[in-house]
Amino acid sequence: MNPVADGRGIEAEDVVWIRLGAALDAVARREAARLARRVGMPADRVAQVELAVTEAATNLQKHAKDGSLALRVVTLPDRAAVELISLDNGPGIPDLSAALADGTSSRGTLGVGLGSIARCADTFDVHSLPHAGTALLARFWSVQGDGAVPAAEPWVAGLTRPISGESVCGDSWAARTDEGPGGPVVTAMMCDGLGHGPLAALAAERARAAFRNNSHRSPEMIVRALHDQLKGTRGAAVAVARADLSRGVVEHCGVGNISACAVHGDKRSTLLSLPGIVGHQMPNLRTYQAPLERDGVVILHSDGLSDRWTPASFPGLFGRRPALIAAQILGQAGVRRDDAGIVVVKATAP
Ligand SMILES: [Mn+2]
Repeated sequence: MNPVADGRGIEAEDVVWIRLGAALDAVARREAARLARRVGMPADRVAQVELAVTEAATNLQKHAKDGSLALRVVTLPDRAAVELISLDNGPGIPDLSAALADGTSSRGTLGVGLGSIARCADTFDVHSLPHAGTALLARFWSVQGDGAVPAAEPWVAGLTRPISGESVCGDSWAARTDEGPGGPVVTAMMCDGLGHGPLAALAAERARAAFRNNSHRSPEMIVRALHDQLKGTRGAAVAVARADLSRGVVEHCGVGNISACAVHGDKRSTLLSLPGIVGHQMPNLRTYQAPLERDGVVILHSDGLSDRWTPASFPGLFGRRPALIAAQILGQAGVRRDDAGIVVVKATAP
């Protein structure tokens, strides 16, 4: 059974970004241990997670020009995982398969130690662009109850990063997956609270809570509910997309400046949003529909990412896991002067 495929939510919390610097390995190790204990991992598993995260941190320190690690807890209603994301701005890994097969054959490159991270993680994925940058994803489930880690990759993943110098983020995302007659139906929300800092984060958190309580409704009704719940806050730009993979359709309702699109191969089709501020000033809402083929990917992101990216500049990425797609696009298109947030839905099983 796909654990996210029956009307259940998926979210991330306790996101810590650590930028490349002398203390990266020590800080990353400490945060990894804290999160691993938080989700209830036994001591030997905590130690494995620490080791894998230290390996990724050391890799960045030795070989990357600039980069960061994100550590976070990803939650489904009945289980949680620690997730590690590593992003850098180059130089890229020349021979990924060699790096994974045998750490020593890639001595002196970013690929050293990838094999050991891969062996230790429940989920591992990496995408490298020569001279541009590498995104790495490693997920470690907390094994509890029935003792099984989820067999299926979630259909949807999001990622947020605060503006430089802030620890809280004014962007938020949330998603829900339901089992439709011929495939999953994924509903995803991206919210950009106006400005940045704690007040933007408050609006973003309210949006997440309102989504949780209304995610079974239509995208338009969800946006309406968020409008009610965001009154008295700074307000936000919000987009809600529902990807119905069995009907081959994506429905989208957005207010304010969130970029939304469906990607098929090298083609990117924009899903329109209306001007306005959720919580303050609502337009007459409209829902737009677009076709969604089996190889399709639906992406919503805030203006903390430049919207000038093209699918063709990410060869091989859109066949990968949603969390890795989100990470690589944020790494390459994200700006440091604003909160950044992205959510990615895939139409076929990763
Ligand atoms: Mn913004």
